[in-house]
Amino acid sequence: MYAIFETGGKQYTATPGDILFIEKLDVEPGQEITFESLCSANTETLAWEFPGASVETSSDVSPKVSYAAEGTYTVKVTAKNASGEAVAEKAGLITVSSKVSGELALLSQGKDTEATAYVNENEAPPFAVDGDVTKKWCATGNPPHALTIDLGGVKAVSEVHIAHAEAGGEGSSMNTKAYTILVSTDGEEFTEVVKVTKNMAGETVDTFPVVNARYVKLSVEKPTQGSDTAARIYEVEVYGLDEAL
Ligand SMILES: [Ca+2]
Repeated sequence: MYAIFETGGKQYTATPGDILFIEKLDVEPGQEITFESLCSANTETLAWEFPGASVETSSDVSPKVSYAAEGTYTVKVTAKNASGEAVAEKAGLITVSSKVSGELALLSQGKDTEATAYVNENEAPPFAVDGDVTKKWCATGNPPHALTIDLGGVKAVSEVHIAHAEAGGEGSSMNTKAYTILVSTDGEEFTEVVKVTKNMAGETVDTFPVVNARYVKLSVEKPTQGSDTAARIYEVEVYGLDEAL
């Protein structure tokens, strides 16, 4: 028995005692959000809770809700059948702010970078944020390999796109398998916001509850699908608001 829900193409999976949330959305007041239930086929009933929303409870497969007032909101879904129930709940999943309008801003392109290692000047850290998916930051040696981007000021960030080896024309076996994304306001103390352990894709999009940060660090723990320890990161894009929340 498990419960999954989805917003904006990302899935949230929950098994009892193991709750994982992949996506957080930033929206403006009144903006509609659609949730999709992907609960297992043997689910008999579905109960959504959206405290503070236009629709606070629903048993629909894909309820649509909006929030009139600014704030952060919790979302919960419970899937039940004869064998039991599974609950997926996340406090602060949705942030509603009038500062959000339309698309999130790309905050990282051309910003200062540093890395724990890089191969040479042609594969240096700035190539991870140069906007050119044919040029990469490459680091060899023992992982983890970390790349830190200084956004130049504290911003509200909530989404990171990464172009791995395949996106730059290399083999998919060179795609990053395991990585974490961490954020910091001072460049000293970092908080993990994303942890991926089994990626195979050439391009990844990770979203997380909105957080104020100046520094965004990508730590590549398992650089490829196999034993090759070189990180090949063609681009990192950090999205959010061009100001703190
Ligand atoms: Ca690049």
